[in-house]
Amino acid sequence: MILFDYFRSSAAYRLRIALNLKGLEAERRFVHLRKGEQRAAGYLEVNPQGLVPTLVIDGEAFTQSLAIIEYLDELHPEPPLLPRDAGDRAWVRSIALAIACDIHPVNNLRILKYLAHELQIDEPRRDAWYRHWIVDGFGALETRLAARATDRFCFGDSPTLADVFLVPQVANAQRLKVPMEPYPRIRAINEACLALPAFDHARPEVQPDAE
Ligand SMILES: N[C@@H](CCC(=O)N[C@@H](CS)C(=O)NCC(=O)O)C(=O)O
Repeated sequence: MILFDYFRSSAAYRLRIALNLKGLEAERRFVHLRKGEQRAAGYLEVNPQGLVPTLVIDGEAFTQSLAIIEYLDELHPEPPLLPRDAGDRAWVRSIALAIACDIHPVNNLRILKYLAHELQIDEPRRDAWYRHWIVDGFGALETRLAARATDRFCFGDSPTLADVFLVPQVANAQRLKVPMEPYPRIRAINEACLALPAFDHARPEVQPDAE
């Protein structure tokens, strides 16, 4: 398996966590997003969207972190990343999707570059944009988690897909200095996750390409 990765990519961070939870190792190829390597012809052949992560398994390129992680969960069911009950699975996926579809995409590098270059928006206002969408999303997530996440993690006493998506988004929030006081449940879950080696070893700061 080959993982196309970038230390600061939160979508790749999700996949690093999932691989660690499953005890799987992948050869790493680093795609430097700030240098624009995701748009190089060689990488676009692997992933025409020009995004990381991509996981190549037996020569086949898998893209989209959620699809890749669910695929890995199906190939390697232990430990499970989704609950057995269909209603619980929908709830866990709803947390992951709130992050993957509604918070993360508007703060992606290509969006920030468009704000900077095409719309001439300066860095303080770009950072305000970034924080706004995290605060908006985390407010709703905190309410949903406070109502249902009564154990250590988003769902129950072992990490699921929801935690795999939450922790990298918290890392983004912390990097942009979003005040985390309003989100005690998110903070507690993040701490519980990072106490596990699978999450700890996937952190951006400890990756070989970290700057
Ligand atoms: N929905 C995709 C998102 C992938 C994505 O947006 N990756 C970002 C890094 S977190 C990226 O490669 N950005 C490059 C760019 O915006 O040019 C997934 O979940 O895999």
